[in-house]
Amino acid sequence: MSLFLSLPFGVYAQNMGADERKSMEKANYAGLKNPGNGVSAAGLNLPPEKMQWWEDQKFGMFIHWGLYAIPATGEWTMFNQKIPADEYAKLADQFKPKNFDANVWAKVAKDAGMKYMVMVSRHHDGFAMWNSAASYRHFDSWETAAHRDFVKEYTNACRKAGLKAGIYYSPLDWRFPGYFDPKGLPENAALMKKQTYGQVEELMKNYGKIDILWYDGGWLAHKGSDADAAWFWEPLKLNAMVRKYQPDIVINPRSGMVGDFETNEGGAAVKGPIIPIPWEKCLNLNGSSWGYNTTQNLMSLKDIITMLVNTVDRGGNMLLNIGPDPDGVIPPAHVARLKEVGTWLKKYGESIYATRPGPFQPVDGFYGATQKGNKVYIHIVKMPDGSSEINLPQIGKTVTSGKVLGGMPIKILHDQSGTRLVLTTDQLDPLCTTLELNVK
Ligand code: H79
Repeated sequence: MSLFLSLPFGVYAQNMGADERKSMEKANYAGLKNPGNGVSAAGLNLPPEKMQWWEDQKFGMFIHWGLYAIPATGEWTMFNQKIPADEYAKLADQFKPKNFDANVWAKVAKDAGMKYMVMVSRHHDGFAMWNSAASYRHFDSWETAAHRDFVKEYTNACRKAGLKAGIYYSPLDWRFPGYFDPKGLPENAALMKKQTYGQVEELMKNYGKIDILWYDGGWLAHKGSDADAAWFWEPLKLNAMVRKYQPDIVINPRSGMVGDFETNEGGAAVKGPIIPIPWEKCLNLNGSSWGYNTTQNLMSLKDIITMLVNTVDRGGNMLLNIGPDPDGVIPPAHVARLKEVGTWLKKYGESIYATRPGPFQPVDGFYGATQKGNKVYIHIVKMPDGSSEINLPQIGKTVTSGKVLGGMPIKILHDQSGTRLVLTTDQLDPLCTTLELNVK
């Protein structure tokens, strides 16, 4: 039985600027939240040529670690359990990790085949993981029991390991009543904004070259979109300051300003056509929460590989989150799972890193492709029952030969319906059959 597919060509136009992104049709890109939404100004977004390195990365490590690791019920604990700021602040007395070593995190990331990291420097609870003079009431890891600058240790470790360094920062801070009522309590809200500007400046100024700035929570009162709150946060002013220190930093879209890339958050499957702009899927290795959680919903290896190839075959990067425990240790079961991903990538990474999606559109639930030079790579996450053939759509090129990546040649037939790839059953890999085609 053969699987016949008549699909349009994959058109991959990556040279799109902020204005074009703004006018993109939302319906086309399921999973992206308000693509192109936000304020913009000439020169504040990176030109496509400065995004190429980022698009080459494909796989990164997201890290949520802070005081919320102690209750182990997720990073929204303070808000969800309505814990008053003064009481929540007591967690800082207990936060004194002995076994935290950023170099260990970096090694786990490298062994997983990840190329970049994004660490939460400060989540919505307001606790800064560095020596932050701008922190309201000195609520940071330097002035409290830990007496350490985790951002410094982290950025140093990234560089030592050859990983690109990203910083997550939440403009909002639940400790300020003004966040929940910016019009009624403008003075208090202004204090929060002052902290945001001061802290972003510290992060951009004091830690060397930062590759990615990942904002989150540029809302007001947990309502509306980031763009709706731009009147308050003034993201153009904020990011102009960022660019002064870090001209080439890649900025995500959650400050209220159009981003250099788009985001797709959460564990929902990646479907639909190739997304022809830079974008990133972020999700949790442990589905329970982003911050450390003793409840385990660990992704299977099959789910991780499927998510990765579905993302990369549609042009995205995947940022996979881990939540270290209060001591700074990544749970051993999570490390082991990431290592399995790294083993897969050692073998098949050629079909992932520095590729671009296409030359044909992916088929939801079955397969998709990437390309690089005169190679096309096909990721088959599932074959329809009984089938061992793929009938390729027209790709405007001739397939001259093909094989299982790192393995045996496959049979290639050219006939009136196009090109057929014929696999033997032992060439099918239940994890992800990965093919390498030579085209000209
Ligand atoms: O850090 C992790 C989460 O804690 C954080 N993003 C990841 C990376 C996150 N914060 N909030 N959310 C995810 C989703 C929250 C959505 C809502 Fe709302 C907040 C629903 C209601 C309040 C903002 C305002 C979005 C809709 C209205």
